[in-house]
Amino acid sequence: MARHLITSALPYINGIKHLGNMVGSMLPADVHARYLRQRGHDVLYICATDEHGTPAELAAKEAGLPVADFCAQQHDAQKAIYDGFSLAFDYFGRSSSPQNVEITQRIARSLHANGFIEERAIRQVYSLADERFLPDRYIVGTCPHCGYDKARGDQCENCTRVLDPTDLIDARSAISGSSELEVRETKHLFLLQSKLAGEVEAWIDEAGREWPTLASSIARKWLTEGLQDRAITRDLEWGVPVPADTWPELAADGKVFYVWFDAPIEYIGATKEWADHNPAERDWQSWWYGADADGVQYTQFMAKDNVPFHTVMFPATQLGTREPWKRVDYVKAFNWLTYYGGKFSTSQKRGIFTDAALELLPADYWRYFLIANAPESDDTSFTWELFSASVNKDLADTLGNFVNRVLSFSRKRFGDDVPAGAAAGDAERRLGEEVAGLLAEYEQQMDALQFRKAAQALRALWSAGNVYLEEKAPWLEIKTDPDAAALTLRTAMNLIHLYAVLSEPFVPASAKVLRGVFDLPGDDRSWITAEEARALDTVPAGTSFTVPPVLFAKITEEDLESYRERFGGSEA
Ligand code: B3M
Ligand code: ZN
Repeated sequence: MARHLITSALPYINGIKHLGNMVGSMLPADVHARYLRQRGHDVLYICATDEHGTPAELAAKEAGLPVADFCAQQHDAQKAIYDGFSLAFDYFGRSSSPQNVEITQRIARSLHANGFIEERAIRQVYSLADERFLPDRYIVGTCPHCGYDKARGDQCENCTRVLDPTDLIDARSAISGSSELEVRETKHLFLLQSKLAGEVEAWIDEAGREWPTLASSIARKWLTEGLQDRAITRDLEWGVPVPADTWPELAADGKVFYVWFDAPIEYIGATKEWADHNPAERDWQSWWYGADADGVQYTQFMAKDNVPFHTVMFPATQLGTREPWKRVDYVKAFNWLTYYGGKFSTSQKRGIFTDAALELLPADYWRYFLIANAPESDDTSFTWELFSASVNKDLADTLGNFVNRVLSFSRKRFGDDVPAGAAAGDAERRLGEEVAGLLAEYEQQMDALQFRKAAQALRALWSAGNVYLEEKAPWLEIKTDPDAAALTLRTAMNLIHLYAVLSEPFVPASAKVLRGVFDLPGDDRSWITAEEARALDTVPAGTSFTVPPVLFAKITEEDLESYRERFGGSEA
């Protein structure tokens, strides 16, 4: 079976993420990883916190903590939430790990040896009051384009234009607020991306052919606009230090690599963290380096704003080393999840953060809703109405209610074991054909990473059970023909077992409960074959079962009212 390397964009360390971050990277990656594991593939799913850069330093300052302590704390806080969402990473690392420092420095040395890194003197803003250079977000001021007065040195949040700190009007330090700033000359390392542009383009022509348009079109647009040389160092205390053996002067100056230089390298770094923690496992290089990694299928998950870094800049970095680093095979990119059509906003307390979501309802509700409505071809607008409709209809009515109806009724009439009843007839054969067809559709969409369509197929499988049950009406059959009723219930229970197996990527906790319904000690199947789907006989008559508590509670009008109130109105 193939080996699959899966990474999702590294969540930034500066705070708890919202549901938009979750649906655009980690959650679909987890669904994909779970699916491939269930199909018997060798999977390595890697993620980490992205811990360097000015936002981390500023957030630490705001929290009144040394940045190392702040990051350690936030890493644990984020990890706990992702556990709560049942994200089954093989490893969730930290970009500040020694492993990442080592690999980032090694890659920088190779780029230097090949003539792709150059030292250049640039003019940068220096704060007299703070006695330091002010990179990126350390400077705020008025945007020269739109007049917004809290624009940051790297970008204006209001008009989204990318800025250079020296563009800002009335610039001041974000640390002290001081406007005693001057422009001084200082040296930085530049990655000569312009020299690599041709190679990157050739690579995208080849590798990008299979990518979804959202990813390939962004990559191409970036290339057409021209690959500029980029400063890859900053004046910060916290970051991967420039290696002193290669650049003694800059190292003595305390320069560190720019966060976007070391963040993608952490995909490799975290793989080494994983290997260091699991000595019995395969070597990290076999996933990333040389001929051993040739058979690896590497898939990345991210929101669309991260695409340029992953499809152009990181590949340029890798290519420039002239070393056989594994490059991405497939880029799954997502549009935005909005809150009633507007942006999620931390400052305005609008939208839903991952910690709050888990306090409200179990992870499976969110997982199902988010993946079934993933912003694949377009943005998705989160509304409480859409969310509750989807939970109530699909999870509570279609799946949950089916399970409880079937099991309770059977127990009442036939006791604690799956009844035998009559042999399968026409209705069962038709059902089996339908289920096998839907299973094939589900597999096809999951293989293609088409999550909304996969959810549709899964939902159709759940519905097929309901339709069958309504048609056969065992509560009527029981009056005239108990054997017929028993057949219906046994068939329906086989569907429950099939749902338990097939729903796991979407709703792993509920799937586990369903799996535990039947006492099938030898049952170690991780997937359902087409023949099993057709025959619907994986749970034989005589198997003892239990009736689980209600799987999904319905969201009531009162719930809705309180959610709307707590999470901000619909006025976007
Ligand atoms: N941390 C994404 C972000 O915070 C950024 C991703 C890095 S992936 C290598 O928007
Ligand atoms: Zn602006």
